[in-house]
Amino acid sequence: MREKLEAIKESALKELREAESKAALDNIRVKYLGKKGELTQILRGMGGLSAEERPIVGKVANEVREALESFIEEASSNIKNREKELKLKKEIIDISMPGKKQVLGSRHPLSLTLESIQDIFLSMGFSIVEGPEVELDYYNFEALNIPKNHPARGEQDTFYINDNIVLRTQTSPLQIRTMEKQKPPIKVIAPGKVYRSDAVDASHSPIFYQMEGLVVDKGITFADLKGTLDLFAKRMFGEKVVTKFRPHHFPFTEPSAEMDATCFLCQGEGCKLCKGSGWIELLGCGMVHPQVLRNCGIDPEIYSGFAFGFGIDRMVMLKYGIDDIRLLYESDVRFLNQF
Ligand code: 2NL
Repeated sequence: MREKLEAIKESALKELREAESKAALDNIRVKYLGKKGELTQILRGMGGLSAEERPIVGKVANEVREALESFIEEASSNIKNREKELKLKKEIIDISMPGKKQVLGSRHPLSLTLESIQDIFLSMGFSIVEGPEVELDYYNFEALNIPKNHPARGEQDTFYINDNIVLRTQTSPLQIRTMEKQKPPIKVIAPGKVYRSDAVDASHSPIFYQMEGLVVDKGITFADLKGTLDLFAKRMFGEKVVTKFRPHHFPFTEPSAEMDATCFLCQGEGCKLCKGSGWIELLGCGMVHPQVLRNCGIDPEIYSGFAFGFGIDRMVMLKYGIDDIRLLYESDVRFLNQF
């Protein structure tokens, strides 16, 4: 009997040393100590032993049970520790690794320039108006005195949605809408995206940004136009800038002019930027055509006004010395990060 108990102990210990998981341990526990376990069977069978044998076998059986229990306990804590170690090893965090660098964007040069232009006009008392980029032909052309046969209305120049609807080619429609809604005095700037059916090259983009301005009130003269736009040029490009106005033609203004400023790079001496002339063309302007005022329900016998328009892209390019408009639309961060 004693040998049988020792054999059970040896084989249980051997199995315990080889056990690698909690499940294996449980199986061993059931196999030896469970209700139908090998050791339990022996303890149960002790009734058939003689009075001398019983206490001796009982003592040995209890020793074997205690030994098995304590070995199982030990093996189970070993397994737990090993599992914990493995888990920690898998979840290791190297706190000496450098963190992920957060890449911060920068303002787009078009936004920066648009904002500084807006600030200049806001400080002179202008308000900002905005509106649809998809416009009725009426607001984009007809109301602005641009007749049906005008080349600007050709499909080579304008994106047509249908016979009646276009992508706006200028922001003037915003000002027509303003004059329809609001009686003078009117003093607004209209910035925004405009569209022309142009092939892309260094100086053309089918989408670009424009800003127009409009002042309508009693007694507005060409002197108001000159004073306002001269101040704008000085605030934008420096106090030393001198402006001049050349006669021009637009269907929606009469008289019309283009304003040049002395080159802010060479102070009018002549350089690469101004192509040796000393002057840089900045914008188009004029007194609002009486027919345009009439189209909006404003009596040109009582009111007069001036208007102007320029490309914001062109201002950006002049201000930062950029020679290719495509850079403003290609979203190359190597270019954009410089601003
Ligand atoms: C240019 C010239 C100009 C206007 C835009 C305008 C608007 C209304 C009435 C009269 Cl509602 N005129 N706008 C006037 C003169 C010139 O733009 O070269 N733009 C890029």
